[in-house]
Parts: sequence; structure tokens; C-alpha cells
Amino acid sequence: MRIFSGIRPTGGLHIGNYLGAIKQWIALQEKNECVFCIVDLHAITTPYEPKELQKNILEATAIYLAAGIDPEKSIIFVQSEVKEHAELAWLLGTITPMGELSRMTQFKEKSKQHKDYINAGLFNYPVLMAADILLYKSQAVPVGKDQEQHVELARTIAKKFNLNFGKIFPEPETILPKVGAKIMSLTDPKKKMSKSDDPKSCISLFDSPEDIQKKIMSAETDSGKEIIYNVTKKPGISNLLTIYSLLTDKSTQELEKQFKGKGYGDFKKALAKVLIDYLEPFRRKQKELQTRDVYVKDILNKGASRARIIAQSTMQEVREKMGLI
Ligand code: AQP
Repeated sequence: MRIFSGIRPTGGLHIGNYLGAIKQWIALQEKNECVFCIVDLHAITTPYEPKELQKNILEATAIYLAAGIDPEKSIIFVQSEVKEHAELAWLLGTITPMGELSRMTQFKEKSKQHKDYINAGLFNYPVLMAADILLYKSQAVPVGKDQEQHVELARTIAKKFNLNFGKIFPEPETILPKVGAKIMSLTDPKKKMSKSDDPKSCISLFDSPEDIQKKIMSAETDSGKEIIYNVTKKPGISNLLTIYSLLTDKSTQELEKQFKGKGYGDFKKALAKVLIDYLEPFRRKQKELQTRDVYVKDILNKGASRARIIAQSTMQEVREKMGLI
């Protein structure tokens, strides 16, 4: 299968990005042809600092590599380096109904979050995402729950293109992790963990052991004191149990037994230790990659060259089908 996925370089990636998306990519790259993108054109649809963008792109690449994405097996590249993404987005925009775009939850949420920055790019975000996926004729897209609606729209757009102009695109499927598709904020467990939120609300993959300890110890918990998994009654502790379970491969029931009779403090101390140990190789690899900019940029250049070959071939077909040649 051809697989596509991407992450916005909007700041330090967090364990939600890792458990919802990147962790799936590592397994998928073994048996599939994977294209993993750093979607900088998506990053500029919300307020950003131009001086920070290149740093964030290199940091996101370091995370891909530290997590175990192998540039020999998978294509890793920066979206704006392959101009066909923007070109296909324009063409697909001409067959995307405005009504579909206005229904998108992310557009509604981001418009509320950034009232002074509601731009056409943000509205058209799902069309660009459809272009990202379809440019590589991808059959599957591993993402977290929040991006599921966008992949569904990409499928609708693929169907419509195939019907109007002749079949060239597969209809892409979403791959959601069974557990961890929506890791919640540490400060408000009713909200999704987000990189653009308060740093206290998320564990960044490169956080220091001291920061991890502080953030977990002050994470919002619920009334009562038992360590029980119950998303409705105990959203805070359930979110922490989910993280613990995913990092240790122990079920939440096993964890409930392990922490029976213990309080929130004991549980949080143990979780902080699990996180600190799990993320230690990430911190080590980041330090190493910080001194190897040339190597990282070389991976991105080679990845863009490989991506361009596929993208240019798809665009040739798209232009012919749409009557542009
Ligand atoms: N909390 C989450 N739990 C599980 N998966 C998540 N993802 C994001 N947050 C969670 C998944 O991570 C991938 C990359 O996301 P993105 O950077 O493209 O954009 P996003 O979904 O908008 O992520 P953030 O962290 O909330 O970023 P900002 O604050 O910049 O908007 C996607 O597969 C996503 O589902």
C-alpha cells in the first residue's frame, strides 16, 4: 500500500502527535511504501513566526528520525519543496463544495481560537490536505481522531474527481490507532492535547525530565482518589491511564490492579518515571541531530527529489484529464 501522513511544524511535537500518528507510521513503514511530510504550507494557516518556521521544520524532522522513521525505507520531505501540492490543491478546489468545507470542525475550532486570523487558507486547509494525499495516490492515511473528518473529505474529493474526469485516484482510508487516537490536555482533560495550547497542557517529546515530572504531578485529576478508568466520570485519570498503558503495553485493567489502594500522587510519580524513561532516547537523538544539520537537510533534499518524481507523474495525468494539456 502507498501511505501518506504529515505533521504541521507549529512547535514542539507532543505525545499526542506521537501516540496518535507517528507510532503507527513506524510499524507501517515495514511493509508499505510510506510518504511522511512536514506540512509547512498548513502551518502558515494559523498565526506563526516566520523566523521560527525553519527551526520547527528541522525539529519535526529530528522527531521523525528520533522516533524511528527510516529515510531509507520512507520518503521524508517538506511540503513546500514539492510545488505540485499547491498546484493540485488549486485544481481540487474547483470541485470541492463550499458547504463541505464549512462543516469542518477544525476550521470552526481554529476560527474561534484565532479570531483575528481567519483566512481563506485555513478554510481551504482540507483541500490542500486532500491534494497531499491524492498526489501520491495514497490508499491509507494514519492520523489521530481530529484529522479523520479531513481524510473523509479527501475520499469524497477523490470520488468526485474520478467521476467527473476519469478514474485516477484511489479512495483513501483512515488508519486510526485502536487506543490513543485522541490524547487529552493535561490541564483540561475535556480538550485535545495541542501543540499550540499552553505548554503545561502537553508533554513535548523533547521535554526535560524535570519538566515532565512537574507537568505530570500538576496534571488535572478528578474527584475521589481511586485509580479507575472511566472516561465520563474520571476524564483526567483515564487520560493518564491511557498514556501509561500505551507506553508500557499494559492494559488499563492491569494498571487499575497495579495501583489498587494507591493514591493519585503515587500513580503520577510512576507515570512521570515511565515517560522520562520512554522519552530518553528521543532527547539523546535530538542532541545528536542538533549538531548534524547538514545530514538532516540532506535527508529532506533526497526525500523531496523522490516525492517530486511521483508528484510530477500524477500531475501529468491530472492535467490531461482536466483538459489543461
Ligand atoms: N491529542 C492528540 N491525540 C492523538 N493524536 C493527535 N494528533 C494531534 N493531536 C493529537 C495527530 O497528530 C498528527 C499531526 O497533527 P498536526 O500537527 O498536523 O495538527 P493537529 O492535529 O492540529 O495537531 P495539534 O497538536 O493540535 O497542533 P496545532 O496546535 O498546531 O493545531 C495528526 O495525525 C493528528 O491527528
